Amino acid sequence: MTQGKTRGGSRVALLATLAGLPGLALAQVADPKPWQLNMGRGVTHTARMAYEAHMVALWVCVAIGIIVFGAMGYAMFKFRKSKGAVAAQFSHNTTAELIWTIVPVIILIAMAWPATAKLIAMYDTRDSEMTIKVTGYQWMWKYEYLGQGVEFTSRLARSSDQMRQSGKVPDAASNPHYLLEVDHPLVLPVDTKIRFVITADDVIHSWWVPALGWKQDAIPGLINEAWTNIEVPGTYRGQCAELCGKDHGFMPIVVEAVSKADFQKWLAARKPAAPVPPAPAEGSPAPDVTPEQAAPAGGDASASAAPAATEAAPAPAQA
Ligand SMILES: [Cu+2]
Repeated sequence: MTQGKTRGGSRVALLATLAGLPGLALAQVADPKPWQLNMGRGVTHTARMAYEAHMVALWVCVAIGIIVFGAMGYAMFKFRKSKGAVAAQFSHNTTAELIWTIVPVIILIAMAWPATAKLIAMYDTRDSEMTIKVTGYQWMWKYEYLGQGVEFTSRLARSSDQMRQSGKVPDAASNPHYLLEVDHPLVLPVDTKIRFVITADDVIHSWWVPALGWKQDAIPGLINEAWTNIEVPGTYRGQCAELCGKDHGFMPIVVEAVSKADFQKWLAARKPAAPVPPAPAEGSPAPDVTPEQAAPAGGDASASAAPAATEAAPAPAQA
């Protein structure tokens, strides 16, 4: 094997394709399922790269396991004492030691080379068509469509909240998305390279949707990057993947991937239509409401929610 010298990518890709075939029946396309055996294939190029690297590593391990345990079993059976085998008395063999050092090194390089190329590609956010800013809070997410003037918070759906506060035990039949449903999902277009900038406002969170194939820490004071390009429309669910306090398990993520046309329609409906007129001092919405409740007319969901209660609300940022 001269993997280090040659451009082994295509060969490894072929290997990956072959390796993935027996896993087809096990692999899930999108969200993880109970008792799922294998890693999910996901719905993005990134997810597929991770899946392929995983399958290559899995089958390399299987082959090594078969060879090692096969050789052990064969030696134990063939050269057993009852057949009169006499143990060899040598204690050192330079050739054997060279082989069992060099062969694993070659195997590791052959696996690390394409895996490194994939990792680099996963962090290459250039040529993105749009950017979403994700901010983690205890215990919800805020999404901002940068340059579009659209932003909202996304928190656990009331149905899940009511269920967990009722003391009842939810079952999968009546509550299939218990703790995995939000009030406002993140709507994204398919076939679009979307860059994410991810941060947090209080403690460390982590934004993770398995079907997209990556997770990224949301750290106060830092901005992490990631990107995705969803290939299949659908609803994909995830969760905060960093222990972030008592309600860590209650800040799910829902991504709704829709066609580009549907996304543009959705975005247009969410965009602030005109500058918000000065808010009346009385009868204003309470500060602790969702953007929807603050702006029921479907207009500006972003700028008016919190500050509108007291003074004239500032005009929304012209993007
Ligand atoms: Cu969190």
